[in-house]
Amino acid sequence: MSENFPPGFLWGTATAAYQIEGAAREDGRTPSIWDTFSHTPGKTERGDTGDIAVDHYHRRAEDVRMMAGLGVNAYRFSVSWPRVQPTGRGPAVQRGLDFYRALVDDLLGHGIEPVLTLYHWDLPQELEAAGGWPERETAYRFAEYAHCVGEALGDRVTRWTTLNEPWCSAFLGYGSGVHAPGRTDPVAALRAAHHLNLGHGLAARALRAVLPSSGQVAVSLNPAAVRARTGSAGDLNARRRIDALANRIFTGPMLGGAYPKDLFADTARLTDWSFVRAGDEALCRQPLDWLGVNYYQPAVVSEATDPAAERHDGHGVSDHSPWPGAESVAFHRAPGELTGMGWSVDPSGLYDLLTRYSREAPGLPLMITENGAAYDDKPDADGAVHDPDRIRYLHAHLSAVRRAIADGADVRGYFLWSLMDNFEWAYGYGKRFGAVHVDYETQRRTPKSSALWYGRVAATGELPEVPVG
Ligand code: PNW
Repeated sequence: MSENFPPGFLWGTATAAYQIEGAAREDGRTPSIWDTFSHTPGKTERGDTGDIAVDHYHRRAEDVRMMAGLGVNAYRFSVSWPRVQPTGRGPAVQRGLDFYRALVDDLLGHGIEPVLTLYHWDLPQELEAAGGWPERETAYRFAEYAHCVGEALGDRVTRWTTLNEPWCSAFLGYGSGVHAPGRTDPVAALRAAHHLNLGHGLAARALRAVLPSSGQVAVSLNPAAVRARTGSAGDLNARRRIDALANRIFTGPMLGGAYPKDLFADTARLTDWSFVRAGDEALCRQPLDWLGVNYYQPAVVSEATDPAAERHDGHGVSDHSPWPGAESVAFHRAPGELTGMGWSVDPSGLYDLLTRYSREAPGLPLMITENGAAYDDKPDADGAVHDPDRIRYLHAHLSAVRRAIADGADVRGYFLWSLMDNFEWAYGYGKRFGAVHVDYETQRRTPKSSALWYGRVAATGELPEVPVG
């Protein structure tokens, strides 16, 4: 029996500016922290950069036509901050905004709902030079940028999100250093987390002030579906610590207006959190229209008996932990087969997160703003790209979404990561997450069999019983 998804469900794909646009030096754009990082030797695989990426900046119209051809009804993209405000400050550059205005008009012209992300990791380098997210000033700059973009596109974009995955920005960017700007300072990472929360609150408020009343404001988090390896007190405590550092550090202030007290206690050796000023936590909590959930794999943790134990957390290789104060926690491989990232395929983590947030934040609709997998996709002799593993991954995760909906979760949409193969951050072009294959020599786009499969699901709103393309 195949049941339908709710009417009005958004079926989309997702991308991010630095991963697809290229045109790094055009129309007044200045370097972001990802330009600086990717041009620093040793930071990305093969020294790959987003200078050209998949040339979306010049292929915008063709890419939108391709999306329309697939049958999806929504598209999540991000705006490049340094295209709009090259110094991270001051009035917006019209040429930068024009690109996004044209993109949105192309989407609307094809009946595709735009979902705009203001920040998907490309901080203007000038703001990093002034201290970046560990500095409070960056939160105010982000709100000013949100105001500029809101004013320019608020007449045609209904759905807005402030940040994408602030956990990655704070802890991979300033903690383990595997993401830009590549700093490895646990206190800077905690300060960054707070200023991202504050930036979210200030930006959400700035958006409300400029958007029409139909405007929707949200945020996309990458909550960890954390499991304890055993039921021992030590393992359960490890789960609590990681839940605090991955999840409640953001949902606490954003949804509840307060940091969890156990987070302060766990990190007391590192900081007294005096950078959190009176009134900040209340500011972080702004009314939201929905919560974006990005999900790839669960996390399995235990109390570390050997602190030097190999890490299986999928967060890249670094001598520095992305978990400040939680050196006593070990990460283990979750059961299940692995994707091309070495991430385990386990849709029950997605079910758990959706039902958790529908319990803990009743009345707040949910949107899966990212879910997908990388595989080593190659065209066969006739040029077609067959990716049965991805079809099985998507089928299994969409089944979990449907099960969560049946159990009461108010899920409004699903966005496959990613529309097309692109610059996978520190892994460069070696990891292909796309539903559409990109030949990086010719920039030729070829929908994989998963794109055709997903397009059918999107067009009918029905999940077939078996995952075959
Ligand atoms: C997300 N981790 O990144 C991002 O939002 C995308 O831009 C990215 O391409 C996609 O997922 C696939 O990686 C993540 O280490 C990067 O847990 C790293 C982690 C999680 C998400």
